[in-house]
Amino acid sequence: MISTWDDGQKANAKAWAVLTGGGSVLDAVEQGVMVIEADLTNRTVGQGGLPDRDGHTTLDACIQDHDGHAGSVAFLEDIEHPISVARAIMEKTPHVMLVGEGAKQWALANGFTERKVDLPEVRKEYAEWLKTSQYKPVVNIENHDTIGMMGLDANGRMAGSCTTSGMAYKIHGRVGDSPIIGAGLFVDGEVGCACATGVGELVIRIAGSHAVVELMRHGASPQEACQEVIKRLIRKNPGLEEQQVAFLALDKQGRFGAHSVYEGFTFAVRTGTEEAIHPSSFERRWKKPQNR
Ligand code: SD4
Repeated sequence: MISTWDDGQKANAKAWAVLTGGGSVLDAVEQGVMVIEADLTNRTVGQGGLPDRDGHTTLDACIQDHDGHAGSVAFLEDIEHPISVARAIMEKTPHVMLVGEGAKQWALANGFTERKVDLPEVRKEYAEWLKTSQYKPVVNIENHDTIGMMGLDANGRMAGSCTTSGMAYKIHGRVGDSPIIGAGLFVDGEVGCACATGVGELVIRIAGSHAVVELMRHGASPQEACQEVIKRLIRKNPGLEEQQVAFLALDKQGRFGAHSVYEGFTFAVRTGTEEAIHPSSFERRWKKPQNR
C-alpha cells in the first residue's frame, strides 16, 4: 500500500488490516482513505475540509480497480464518505461520474445518509480568510494533503483511490484533478498506477496520472515516470511559482516512485517488510517567503 503525505500512514495501516483480513485490494483502498475522510481535524479531506469562497465544503473523490472500472463523484456536499459514493457509482450505475446535487440525491437514494457538519474552527478560519478573500494556495503549508492511495495485493491485483475537499477558497463549483480519472488517479493493472496531489488545474491540463502510467507502459520505472511528468509540467508552465504538484506511482512489480515540483512532499509505504514515510525527490527547494 502506498499513499500521499504523512497522513497516508494511518490510511495504509487500515488498508493493510483489510488486505491481511482477506479483503480485496479495492476494499483496502476504499477503507484506507475512509480513515482520513472521517477525521474532522483534517482540513483538506472530508467534511472537516476548508470551504470554498462561499463557505461550502465540497468533496471530490474517485476509485479505480485493476481492470480500469472507475467511479467518481465531485462537488458533493454533506456526505461523510465520498469515496464510498464513488465506489457505489462504479458498481451500481452504468456511469463513471456524478456531480453536485444530482450525485447527492443519487447517494441518498442508494443508502447514504446526509450529515451536516459545522465546525467552529473552520468557521473561524473562513471568517479570517474573508478579510482579504485572496485565493493563494501556498506550497505544502495549506490547501494540500489530498489523499491518493494505491495498492498491489499478493495476487498481483491493483486498485487506487483519491479523496479531497479540494483547494481551499476555490470558486463554488470548482472541481480539481482528484475525481478525474487520468488526472488525479489512473490505474491499469497491466502496467501500474499513479496519483497526484497539489494544484489540480496543473494536473488536469497534462492528464498527469495517465501520463505517468503511459510512460511506465513504455519502459520507464515509477520514479523515472514521475520525474518526467513533473519536468513536463514545469516546462509547460513558464513562470510557475509557489504551486506544488506531486506524483506518486506504483508498478505491477511493486516498485514505487514519487517526484514533486517543490520539496516537502512525503508519501507513506506499507509492505510486508516496511512501514515508513518517505520524502519525495523534487525539482525545487522551498524557501518560505519572508512576509508569511
Ligand atoms: C485539488 N489536487 O483539488 C487537489 C488538492 C490537493 O493536496 O491535492 N491537495 O486540486
